Amino acid sequence: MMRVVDLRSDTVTMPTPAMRQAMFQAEVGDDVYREDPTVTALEELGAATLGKEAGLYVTSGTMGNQVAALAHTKKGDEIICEAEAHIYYYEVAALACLAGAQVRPVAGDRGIMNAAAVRAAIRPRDVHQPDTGLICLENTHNRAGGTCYSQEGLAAIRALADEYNIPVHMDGARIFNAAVATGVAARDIARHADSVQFCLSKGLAAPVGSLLVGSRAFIDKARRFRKMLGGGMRQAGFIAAAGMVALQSMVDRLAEDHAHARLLGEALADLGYAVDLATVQTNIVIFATDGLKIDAPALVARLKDEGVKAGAPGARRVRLVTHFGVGRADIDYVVGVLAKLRKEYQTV
Ligand code: TLP
Repeated sequence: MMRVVDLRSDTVTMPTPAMRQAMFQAEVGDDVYREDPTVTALEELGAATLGKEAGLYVTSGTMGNQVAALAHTKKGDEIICEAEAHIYYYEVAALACLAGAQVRPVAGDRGIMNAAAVRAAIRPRDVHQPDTGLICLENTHNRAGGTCYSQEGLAAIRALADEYNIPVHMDGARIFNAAVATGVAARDIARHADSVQFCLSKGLAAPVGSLLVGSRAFIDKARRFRKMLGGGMRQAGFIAAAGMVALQSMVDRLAEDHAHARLLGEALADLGYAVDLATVQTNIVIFATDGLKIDAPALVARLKDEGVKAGAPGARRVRLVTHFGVGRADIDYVVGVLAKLRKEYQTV
């Protein structure tokens, strides 16, 4: 049987035996009545881990981000985010459709916005212009290849937000990858944001769900929007139980995924692939198909024939994501396949 290595995303991770056990045994109740002790425990653990007052269990990262936007802004506000941010790029124009906000994209350096660029995008109070209602940061930045904000960069944006009294939301789908990579505790990263959304179902390997954390007043508001969007779940403790295991036992091992990504990135660079190693800070490797007689979707199809599943986030960009369940031997296999394909498709 051919080996299959699925590097399309860390969302493909499967629950661990400990998660399955916890799900089987979970104590549950109707969470819309706030009677599910496991959901409540997960929300409290998530909030405490990120140093916030309260948490809200949501179905997905997308729901967490959108509920946050709804709770922070009013119709007609403008939301500043990075030009390739997930909330802008991959959430089906929900900011426009749900919050009724418009986006002000700001180009970052490898996905990381600096305070000066954010300052330039803040609207003056003017009868013609929208209010800047929210600054949204993505950490790690997905389309930039898993890059992390520095504490200094975050502090500068926080100071700016305070100066203008604008809330900051962090799309921290992979905030624990940022914490492990930078050696800064997740709560210290989260300190710079009023609200943070983080995913349990990516590198942490839970089957479903994200947490939105922030002040109690903010979470009370967000809970109503979650209900409006149909995200009020009933005996959700069954899935929250896996989320508890994810938060308690799956964070530190992310370092292994980062080491694998680094190994893969360096091997690809050695083979001559166009990879910007400065972006390979966590568990994502993106390379361009420069110098190849094949575009990214075709290369992804070719890789699939060889048992390697990858993504194409652009016509000339291929994405590989390392995660739980992918071992060193898998990485060596992927490098072998890419070495072979490089010979087949290189132009010189
Ligand atoms: N990202 C997915 C796809 O949607 C692209 C992936 O495979 O990487 N914020 C960030 C930064 C994300 O990367 C994602 C998911 C989300 C939010 C949304 O999370 P879900 O998929 O749970 O709605």
